[in-house]
Amino acid sequence: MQKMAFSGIETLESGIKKDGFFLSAIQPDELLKYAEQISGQISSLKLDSNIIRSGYSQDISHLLTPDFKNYLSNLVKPLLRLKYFRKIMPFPRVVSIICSYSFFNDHAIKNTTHAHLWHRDLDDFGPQIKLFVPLTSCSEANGQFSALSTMFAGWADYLQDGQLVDRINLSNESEYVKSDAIDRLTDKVLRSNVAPELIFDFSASVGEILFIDTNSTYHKGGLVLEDNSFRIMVQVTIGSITHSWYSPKTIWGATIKKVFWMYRSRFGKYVRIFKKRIPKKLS
Ligand SMILES: O=C(O)CCC(=O)C(=O)O
Ligand SMILES: [Fe+2]
Repeated sequence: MQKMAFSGIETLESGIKKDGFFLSAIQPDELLKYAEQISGQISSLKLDSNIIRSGYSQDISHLLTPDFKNYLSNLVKPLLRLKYFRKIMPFPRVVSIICSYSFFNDHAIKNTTHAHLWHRDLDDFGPQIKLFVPLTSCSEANGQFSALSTMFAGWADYLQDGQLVDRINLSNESEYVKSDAIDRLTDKVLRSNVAPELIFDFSASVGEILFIDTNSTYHKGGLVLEDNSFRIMVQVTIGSITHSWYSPKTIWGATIKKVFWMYRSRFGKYVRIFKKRIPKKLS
């Protein structure tokens, strides 16, 4: 097997099984070189605050050069052969490589919504592993990603924010914002119910990499709190053949995806657990 560039990789499985996430690191030199290339182009970007206000970061994936994508693919390739990944994701593959830019927006801070609230992704019928690869150092000021250990809530659990549900029910917010009440939680409510050691705040320097199964693990996207601060983050997603972002390039591939999709959506172990979840309100 190709040598892994990631530190502590031998404890990745136990880490993800225990917490839903795992912190690793790579030698940062090459990453810093690519980071510099991308940072140099930030000032010429046309910024769209509406994206930040809608709870997300701006997609700047067009700044990823073929060289950089190649570097990332080669970095991640050996992971696809890990027994553990093959067990939790049938035919694991890289389903996307994106780069995002987060910047300050006062409205987004005062009206947190979508990925800026605690949530889980629903991109597949089972786990997916996202690698968060910062290209700037990250702190609370410039967009800190946070994760909640699955020791507090995992696949079988479904958390709701009682205060958010009440507030949204009484408001005349848009349907977009109202949908937050179904399964998203504010930072205040979540942190006031969870022991601090079960929350991981990804304050990081370039070279540190967070692995996280965002389908089972609650997390909160980076919200930039300080004016003139920003965060650049690459996200590599490893998903199964049934992943919603995976589009096979051949008819044969599409057929296999369909068969697995039917099987997983009806009989998959994780779907069975998912259907049995009962909402638990935190307040
Ligand atoms: O941009 C971020 O910090 C994370 C957004 C998020 O929730 C996700 O990628 O699943
Ligand atoms: Fe997410």
